[in-house]
Amino acid sequence: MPRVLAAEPSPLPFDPASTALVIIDMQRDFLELGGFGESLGNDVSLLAAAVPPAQAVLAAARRADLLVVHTREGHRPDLTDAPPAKLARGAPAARIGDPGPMGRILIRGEPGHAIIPDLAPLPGEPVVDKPGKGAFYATDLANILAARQIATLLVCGVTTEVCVHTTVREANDRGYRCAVIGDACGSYIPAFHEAGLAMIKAQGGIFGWVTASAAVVAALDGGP
Ligand code: TIU
Repeated sequence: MPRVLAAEPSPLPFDPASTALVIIDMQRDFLELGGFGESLGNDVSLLAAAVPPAQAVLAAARRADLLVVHTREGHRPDLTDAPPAKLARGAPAARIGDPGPMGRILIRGEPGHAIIPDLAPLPGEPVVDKPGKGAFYATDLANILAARQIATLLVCGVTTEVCVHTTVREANDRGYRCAVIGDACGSYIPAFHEAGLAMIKAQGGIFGWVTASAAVVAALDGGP
């Protein structure tokens, strides 16, 4: 049954049957000390505020039987899928693949690569491993969404202006309606979080819609 999500720049009608919740990269490597995020010089505590809102929308999505997709950024242990330009960029305290307190940084299968326990996937919820920032690049996300005839994406996670934004831009070009759940996103750079959300909804919703976790929960729990 169609519902309406309170959002900016306009309310977004959606059908839960063709809507997916996509949770981007809520991994220990980004949210906890000793991971990739901290190796880049960031204050990882800035991402913690996004966790309770993300938990709320995840619980509501499960109650409403939405397709829930989790993503993880990371690379093969032999780094064959890691572009040299990504490996060499900047002057991080530790590079991708280097050992850290949560195992090798941003490497699939290591403790730091895991999704944080508060948002752990349930069996049956697809987990998409991605080598890049966007969740469509070099993954089977498009196939997963097409198989369920998904038209609308509710997107949250970290970081707002990096992997969330890249994914929403990719999805927008592929024809999906995207609603970014602002308080369930986080960035190491608060000004970029705000600007990233503003960019989504500017110009009549050039990339999509911006909403809030309470609005998503209300729309999903509220019934038709
Ligand atoms: N550095 C940063 O803000 N983000 C990333 O490197 N990846 C994601 O956003 N997941």
